[in-house]
Amino acid sequence: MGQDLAVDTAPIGSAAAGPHAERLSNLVTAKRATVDRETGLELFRDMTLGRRFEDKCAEMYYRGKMFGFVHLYNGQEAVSTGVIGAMKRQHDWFCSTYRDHVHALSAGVPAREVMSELFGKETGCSKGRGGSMHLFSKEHHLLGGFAFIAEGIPVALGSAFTSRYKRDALGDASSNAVTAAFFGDGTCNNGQFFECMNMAQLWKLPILFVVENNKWAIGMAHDRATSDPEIWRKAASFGMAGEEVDGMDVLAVRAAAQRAVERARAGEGPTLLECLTYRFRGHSLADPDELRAEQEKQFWAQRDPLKALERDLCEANLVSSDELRSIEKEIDAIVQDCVEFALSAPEPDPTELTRYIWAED
Ligand SMILES: Cc1ncc(C[n+]2csc(CCOP(=O)(O)OP(=O)(O)O)c2C)c(N)n1
Ligand SMILES: [Mg+2]
Repeated sequence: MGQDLAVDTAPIGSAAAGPHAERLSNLVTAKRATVDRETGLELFRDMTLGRRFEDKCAEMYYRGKMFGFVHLYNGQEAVSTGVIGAMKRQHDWFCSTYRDHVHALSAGVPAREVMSELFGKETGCSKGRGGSMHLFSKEHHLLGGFAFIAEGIPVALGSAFTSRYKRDALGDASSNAVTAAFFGDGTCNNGQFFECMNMAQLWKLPILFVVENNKWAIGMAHDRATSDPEIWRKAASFGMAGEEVDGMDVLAVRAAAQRAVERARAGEGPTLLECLTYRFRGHSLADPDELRAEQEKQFWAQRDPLKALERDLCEANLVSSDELRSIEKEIDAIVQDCVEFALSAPEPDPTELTRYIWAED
């Protein structure tokens, strides 16, 4: 125990399941992150909370307890944990999409507040007015989940501009917060993506554009919709740093995020980080998920980021499987607690329907 983990990215071998998988097997990734035991456990805990919290959401939805659109993140946890875990919580800023529950949890929003929001309760992080796609927490620097694709990117850009403006124009030398904007592959064909990339690089803003390339935009395959499917290469047209990374490998994502955050804090500007990942469920819980090939799903299931981290930590003798099983039990108790809390929490008062539309003093 206690030995540090430093492994170079191993070749993946199989190039099954299409060009996206071939890219994964040809990645020229720099060194993966080195983690000590405590950090390794923290990463495992964060990813397990994301996974189990969302499995519970699916259960609640199918039992008719949760309503509206619910987009789960199963399979993509290494991106949220890898990026947010490499940043400073309650100091740096995070901006999400409608697939936002796990980003909120990684940012430190308490599970009770996230689950309550999904039930539309007053105790939710958006006071029950937002629901699944509109999680928000000023305290935890979560700038929001956004239902329209690419809607969050300019908001994140504004947040990064604020950090820079406070430091350079207002003379606050301590203002060094970095903003991470998360969004999908399909979103990279939206104009706001290009406009924001341009401004971010022009002004050298401290921002990470984190693309969660899960191959699909609802039922549209990425390769069918995009002229150059290698999104990270688009950074070059703006003179920006760009990197592609195995998004199923939390240590690889962490290392890439650390490099990008370092550049951003040093005033060297933004990074476009393309994480190759996959969602294990349909687009939303209302999607029967009939379009994606079984072979493709199986290929990615074998690359489950939680199992990969467990393998890494156990092989490096940092933890034992038994310890990880007991962490899972702890997390299950947290998830059960937050469901009970959310179910018994009060609904918003109908007379306060319009409250929180405007900021209060
Ligand atoms: C401006 C806008 N146009 C269309 C939609 C409908 N829509 C919802 S999700 C989605 C696909 C987004 O795919 P991607 O960016 O890859 O994210 P993922 O769902 O894979 O995480 C679209 C087109 C929308 N929400 N907003
Ligand atoms: Mg996608």
